[in-house]
Amino acid sequence: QTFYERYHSLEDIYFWINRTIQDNPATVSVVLIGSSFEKRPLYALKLSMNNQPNKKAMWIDCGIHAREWISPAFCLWFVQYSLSFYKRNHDITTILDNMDVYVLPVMNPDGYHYTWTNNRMWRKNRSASSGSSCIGVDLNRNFDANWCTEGASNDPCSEIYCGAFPESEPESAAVANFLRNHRDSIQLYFSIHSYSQMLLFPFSCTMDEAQNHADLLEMAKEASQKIQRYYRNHYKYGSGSKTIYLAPGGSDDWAYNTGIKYSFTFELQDRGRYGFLLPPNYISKACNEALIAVKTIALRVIEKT
Ligand code: 0X9
Ligand code: ZN
Repeated sequence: QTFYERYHSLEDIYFWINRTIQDNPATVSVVLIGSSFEKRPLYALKLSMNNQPNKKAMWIDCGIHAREWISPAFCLWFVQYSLSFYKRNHDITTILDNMDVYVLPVMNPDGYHYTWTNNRMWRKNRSASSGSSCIGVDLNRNFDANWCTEGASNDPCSEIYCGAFPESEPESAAVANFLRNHRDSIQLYFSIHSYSQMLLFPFSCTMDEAQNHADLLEMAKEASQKIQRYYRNHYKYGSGSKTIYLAPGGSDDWAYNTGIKYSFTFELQDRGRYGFLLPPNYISKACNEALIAVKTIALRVIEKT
């Protein structure tokens, strides 16, 4: 098993970030986008080939939900794959020649750390709320997209607690601020979750169809078909509200509404056998499936713009 076929503690991931920028000074830089409730840094990596300024860009975040360990594993996998296969694989070369890629490996470091030390099934961040002893906000209910309507809860003890107000949490505010500041360049947004094997796109916060629904559906369908063909695994696809459930305040819907018209949430393996406890020997296949989906969609976006 290689480094990328194992799960890593938060400390290991911070070391990995450091090593990755040191080993690739010409192509990888680090952006400190903010810090968590417990004051851990939120580092995003920027992959930028050929020294070309003002390129279009895509964003990938992982680890919004603490217990979904395959998600940070994918972000590391994606960076490693990009750096190893640039100029060796046609698709990733086309993508990196046309786009800068921002990768946030762990959006919820406090929660992720907590799943390693205290409670493997923790989902939310670790912020305290006034007037309740319950801890944590669901960061994927804390964005300003029909915030805290049906599909979220205003109870601090709930697993889908929306927080005191939109972007009340430093982690969601950091991502929202970064995307707002880069919305002219960022064309494509991915948020990586698990489990259930789905490729989702807006909207999740309403039953309404997105204005470019047909495009999004076509892209998700093609990505799902590629996964089926190459890895013999089934991924459902469709708008979030019609494919899983109504869930407002998500990062994908917010990114879409802010002008990033290609916005996706992936739910990686599996379909419930192991759930969040996906064994490490499944990491490579799960990540390769997600990778082919990212590539397929990114290439379509490049063609269209
Ligand atoms: O409920 C969620 O936040 C995601 N599913 S998970 O099991 N990983 O928690 C789905 C997110 C879909 N997008 C939005 N709800 N905006
Ligand atoms: Zn999730």
